[in-house]
Amino acid sequence: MTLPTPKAHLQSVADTVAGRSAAEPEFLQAVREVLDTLEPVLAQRPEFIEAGILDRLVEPERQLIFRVPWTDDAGRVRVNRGYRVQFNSALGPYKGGLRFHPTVNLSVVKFLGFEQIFKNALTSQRIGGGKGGSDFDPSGKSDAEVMRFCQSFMTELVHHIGEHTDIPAGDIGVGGREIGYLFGQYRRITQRYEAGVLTGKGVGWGGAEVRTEATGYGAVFFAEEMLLRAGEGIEGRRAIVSGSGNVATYAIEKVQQLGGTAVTASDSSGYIVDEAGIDVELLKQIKEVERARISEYAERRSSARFVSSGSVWQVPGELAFPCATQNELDVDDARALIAGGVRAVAEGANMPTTPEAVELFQAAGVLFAPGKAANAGGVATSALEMSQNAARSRWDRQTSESRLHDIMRDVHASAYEASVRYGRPGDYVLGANSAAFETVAQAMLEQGVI
Ligand code: NDP
Ligand code: 2IT
Repeated sequence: MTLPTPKAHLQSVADTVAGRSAAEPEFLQAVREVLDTLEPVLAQRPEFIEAGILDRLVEPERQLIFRVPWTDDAGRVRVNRGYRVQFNSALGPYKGGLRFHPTVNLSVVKFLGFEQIFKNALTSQRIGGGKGGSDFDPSGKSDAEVMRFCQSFMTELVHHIGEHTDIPAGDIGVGGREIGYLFGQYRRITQRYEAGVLTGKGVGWGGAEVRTEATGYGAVFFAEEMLLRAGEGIEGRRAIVSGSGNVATYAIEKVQQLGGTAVTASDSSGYIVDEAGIDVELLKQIKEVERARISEYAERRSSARFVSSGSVWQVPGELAFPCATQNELDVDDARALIAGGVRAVAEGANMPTTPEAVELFQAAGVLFAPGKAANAGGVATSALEMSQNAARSRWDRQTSESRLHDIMRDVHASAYEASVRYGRPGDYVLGANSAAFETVAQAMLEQGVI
């Protein structure tokens, strides 16, 4: 059998996916972004072509779509759609979050599940990749409605998850409250206290210290590693952050702890600019406790203003952390950031930067960290939570944060070293994709055609 060249092979995989998933734009975007960087790896490892690794990797092992009926406070029956895509388990049980947001569809869940395979490989924690969620919109719902929805969602999901098979966690719209309701229903149906079946639990009943903070903290640690390599740091620098949820809040907190100043936060209604630096306690009060809109922040703090139109990326800063959602930072935003003197961009969200914007940053010499590396701290700490659950142990905050920090240093080192090995030092997109792909591909190769 003559093998196709790496280029021809990548094209054929891309064509197959495009043909099969024509109606899944986010998934196609995530796949293309990976395939575009793998030619140098395949040139050195033709056995990956021969074993059809990529042909298999782009097809989920299993996809579940189910009905989620629930009753609202007015007594009306509502129906949402639930998803769980179990993408790849070569390295360990499927692991990845659940997203509750009206924009959730199969394309979104597949893009997130696909990225999760590579991200999880980079953490070296022996976890496979999966993702799930629903088009349920928790905003404006009462606690009781959210609880009934979560109970119904789990009543189906219970058949497909387990501490050795698939371990969900949070993502957009799913935080500690939702994980609590989901766990309660799992425990009730199974009559088992299987703590390791979900991560992001309350710290009083099996949750890991610092899991809440881990994704945001980790993204800042990753940015710090990129800057340190270049002989620079976070201290004294001004940061632009989008979002005001779990990831954004703790990215802001860590930037300030390291001596930088984060001056923005946003939600789907607009953004705030606070030249005095974001007051993290006020932000938490408004977003975590009151679940109110970001404009409320400007109402309560005189140094801040609320902007309801345009993009947060028009605000100049040296560091940028997109922490809201996919494709939130486009070419115009990248141009504005570059003109404003941005030095480093680290993706706290999954795929927030469009491919054209990534190219612009790289061409301008901006240090750019893709989400699958920069935001790996969340899932890595989830894996640490699973270890603690299995050992019936509990680490203190200091130990937990220092493990997270070590993991982010290692993720940075793997991505950087791969970028050097494959001829583009400092290209963290190529580095993260290649390092992760090598790990997953090798495991798939050794486990045979399954
Ligand atoms: P949250 O639900 O806590 O916060 C999401 C934030 O993003 C909110 O401020 C929300 O504003 C904003 N947002 C969400 N969707 C949109 C949209 N379509 N348009 C504009 N703004 C939007 O989610 P997280 O902070 O957990 O997640 C943020 C990102 O980080 C996501 O990409 C997620 O996949 C990624 N991520 C999360 C991890 C985690 O551990 N939680 C781990 C790794 C990555 P509003 O309230 O107005 O909708
Ligand atoms: O995108 C992500 O990595 C997450 N939402 C966290 C997944 C997890 O299992 O902790």
